[in-house]
Amino acid sequence: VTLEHDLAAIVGGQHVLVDPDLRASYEVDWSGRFKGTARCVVRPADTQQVVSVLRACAADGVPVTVQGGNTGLVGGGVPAGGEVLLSLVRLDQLEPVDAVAAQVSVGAGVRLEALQRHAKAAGFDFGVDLAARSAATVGGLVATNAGGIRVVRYGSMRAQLVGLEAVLADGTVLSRLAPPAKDNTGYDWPQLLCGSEGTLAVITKVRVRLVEPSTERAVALVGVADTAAALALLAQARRRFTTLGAAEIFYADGLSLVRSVNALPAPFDDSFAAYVILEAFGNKPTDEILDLLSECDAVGDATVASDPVGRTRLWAYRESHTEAINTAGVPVKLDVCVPMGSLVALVDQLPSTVTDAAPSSRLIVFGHLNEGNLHVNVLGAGERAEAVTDAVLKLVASHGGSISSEHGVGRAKTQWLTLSRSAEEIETMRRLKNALDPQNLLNPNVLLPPP
Ligand code: 2HG
Ligand code: ZN
Repeated sequence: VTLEHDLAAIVGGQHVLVDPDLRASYEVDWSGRFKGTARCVVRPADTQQVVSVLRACAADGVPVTVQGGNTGLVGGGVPAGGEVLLSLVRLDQLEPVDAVAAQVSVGAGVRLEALQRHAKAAGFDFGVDLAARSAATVGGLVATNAGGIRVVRYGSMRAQLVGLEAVLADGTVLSRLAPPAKDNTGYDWPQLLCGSEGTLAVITKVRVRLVEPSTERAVALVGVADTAAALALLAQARRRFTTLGAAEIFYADGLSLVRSVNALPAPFDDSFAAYVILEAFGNKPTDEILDLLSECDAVGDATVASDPVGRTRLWAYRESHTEAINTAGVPVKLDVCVPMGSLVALVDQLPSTVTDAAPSSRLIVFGHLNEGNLHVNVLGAGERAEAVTDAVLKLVASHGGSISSEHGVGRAKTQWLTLSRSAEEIETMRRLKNALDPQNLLNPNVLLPPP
């Protein structure tokens, strides 16, 4: 009896995909850069089926790649070759919102947008938002400790996490979905799984906190002279606004790419080297934005929107970056973060660093200004992809930054993990991995570099 036969008995034959055509969309990441062949794709419907699938794989010693919405950008959810691809998208139950606790439990396969809608229908909102909201799953957001555009206000996924249900590689179910509000009784393993990229356990259910919806919000798109001016604007916005809801940056070459791919109009008559999106929540947000714009010297030109359609129109200049870049080619994506005091220097050093490593490449930079988190995208690097990665990540490390601030390590960055983490830290991570997954079955090529 083959493993595929066992898996079909567990989840039903139609949910074990062996045919290459049916497997294809699961075997390549969103950017097209990371590919691999899975032995088969298996799509369980509930936790008990996940348990049985993991037991069957463990019995045969077959490794498992865990996948949510497949929107990750570091190859963490894509097989290297020969793994069973475990897709969690059918775990899509939405439980009723607990309005008193302001929490909700949902299946790992629930899409971010569905969670947001569910929270709004109950008079709440969810604290994480990002451009891939229609496809990204809640389980994947926890596994990668996703960030996005609301970190400035609500923190990353870790800050929303209340509890988890997860299955270890040997089929053991851990459940800690609704712990009491105060409870110091040992290791906080749900927080340990957050950001572990599917290497320690398979997340099957997630309990998150919900936030009060901001009834009024306003968005400004501001043209500025450079990164230093963007930071001056940010500093004043933090002081001025009752609640800063978002602070994002992009640059002239990103804007022109986005405009040409999406046929968007120029936001201003003049062009600027850098553009900032600020969002204010809460107390007369339009007035707060207008006050800021009139008093801040860093403002070159600005446009403000407070209605939903206008806000979406301004956000499109920022949120279309990833798709527009992909339309132009398969990018090398680096997701880095430096201390705020180094951000200007990093932005100044990036063009020559990238050109030296890959002479005819094209650099597009954008990101989350408040955290100093830049998405460094390089198009046309070709065979120089590794050289570009090495040069940029070493530059970032020289500033004391992180080589991956919100996308995770995946398969893409394992060889550079030592730039951000000490040998002792990596060895400790290995010991944890060994303790929970001694056969090294879960996402074996992800996060940790080969010993
Ligand atoms: C974003 O902030 C995402 O839009 C994607 O993290 C970044 O495409 C990228 O490099
Ligand atoms: Zn981002």
